Amino acid sequence: MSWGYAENNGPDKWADNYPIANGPRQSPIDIVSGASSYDKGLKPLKLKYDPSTCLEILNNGHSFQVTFADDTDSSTLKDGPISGIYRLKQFHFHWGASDDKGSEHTVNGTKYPAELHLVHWNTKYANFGEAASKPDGLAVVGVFLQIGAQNASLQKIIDAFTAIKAKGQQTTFAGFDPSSLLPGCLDYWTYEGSLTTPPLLESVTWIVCKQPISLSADQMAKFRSLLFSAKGEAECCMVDNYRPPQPLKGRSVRASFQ
Ligand code: BO1
Ligand code: ZN
Repeated sequence: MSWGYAENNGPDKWADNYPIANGPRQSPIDIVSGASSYDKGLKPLKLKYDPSTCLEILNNGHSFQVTFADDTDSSTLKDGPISGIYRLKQFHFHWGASDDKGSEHTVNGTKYPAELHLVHWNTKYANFGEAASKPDGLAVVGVFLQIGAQNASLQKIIDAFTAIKAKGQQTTFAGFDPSSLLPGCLDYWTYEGSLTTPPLLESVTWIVCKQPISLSADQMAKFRSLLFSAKGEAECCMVDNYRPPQPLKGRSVRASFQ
């Protein structure tokens, strides 16, 4: 059986096929703000995204992702806690069945209704696949979503949902600017972690923004109308596609802000 988020194949079962699930640097974590240390050496994030690199939107049966052309340094992440140039590969979200759960990272135990992940790979390696197995291979920027004002940028994504309702469906998604999803303040926490889904590789420098972005309750409801299931299968709403916080195991969490 392949992995998922149900009782029989969810996060508690992942270690059966992916023993690194119990490894030393797993993600997500609960970010305890009082236990994080301000590091004045942490640089501001430098995100440079070119909307012309945006290619398509895909329901992969675990989430939906927006994919980018990553054959040149057109959409990149630099500075912050990382060295060198990381290229944007895709972004995706995790969310709950209701507003009281859904984020992967939590802050002092608080869960947000959803979390955005912007996934980048280190160009010192040949491609995403090579980078994904290296300790400094990936950098993921996490952004919390909260219920509030309607989000015009997210609406462009939601408008594509009719074409990607079921697992395996994809459609072109051109000209989208991922920087339109970022919060106004780029203060962040950072720590050394992993992919939050199988293969759970311990290759991610996590950069979690302190400031959430907002979307309306109606917009959040539309995320929950996507399906885990493929066309022709019993319909199963895509909700609760998050892994809960994992043990810190002595790692330090640094803050870019005081
Ligand atoms: S996450 O940001 O930690 N939730 C995360 C989890 C898994 C992946 C990426 C980010 N998986 C990888 C797949 C690759 C795929 C790549 C890019 O995403 O393992 O097969 O090429 O879409
Ligand atoms: Zn993710």
